[in-house]
Amino acid sequence: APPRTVLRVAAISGSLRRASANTGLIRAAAEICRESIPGLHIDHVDISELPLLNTDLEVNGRFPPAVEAFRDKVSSADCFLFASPEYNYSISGPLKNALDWGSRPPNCWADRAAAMLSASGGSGGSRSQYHIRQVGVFLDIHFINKPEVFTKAHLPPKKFDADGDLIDSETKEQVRRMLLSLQAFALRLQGKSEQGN
Ligand code: FMN
Repeated sequence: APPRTVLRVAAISGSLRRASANTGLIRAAAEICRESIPGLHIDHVDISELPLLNTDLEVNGRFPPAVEAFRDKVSSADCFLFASPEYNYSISGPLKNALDWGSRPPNCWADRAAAMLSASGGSGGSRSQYHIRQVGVFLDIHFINKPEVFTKAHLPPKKFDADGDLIDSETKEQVRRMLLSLQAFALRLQGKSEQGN
């Protein structure tokens, strides 16, 4: 029987590149959910139209239209999935910008479960993931601890095609296990079980 609770996941890529491997990880996660995790529905939330954070753009408690639209999508999600490259040992600038816009009062991120993935260079993105976790402490985002998924995007075997689509079955299986962990933790945080009660 299909689950009674379908959790909506707002998925955010920290890379704006057309052929981004991280955006490819989100597409792969969405496909995995459609095929085998009916209790999770992934919506890719595009952050490329957000202006750079400037609180002068907040007028009478209103944000610029692109920011309002982004904040609405974040607020209405049940949980979050971040897929982001590591830039210079830390969080990508576009992702930090999005986290900051969502944090402006009232904080849109609070009290939701989250998981993260990274496709990056030599480290697989581990340093950036720990920085994202640190930011999440202040935003009251509750990250699953495990499994962690660090994808070394440029090392063999080839994991992404020229469009950034994930073609590596081992990585797909890691993503699937991470999504199941996110689902279980998000339901726990909402006081529900997988049976929907
Ligand atoms: N990869 C790392 O593993 N560690 C780094 O510190 C790191 N710094 C980077 C800094 C910049 C400005 C750029 C453009 C790339 C850097 N990389 C680093 C490599 C990217 O993380 C890697 O190319 C990744 O695949 C890009 O993600 P995307 O395909 O989603 O755009």
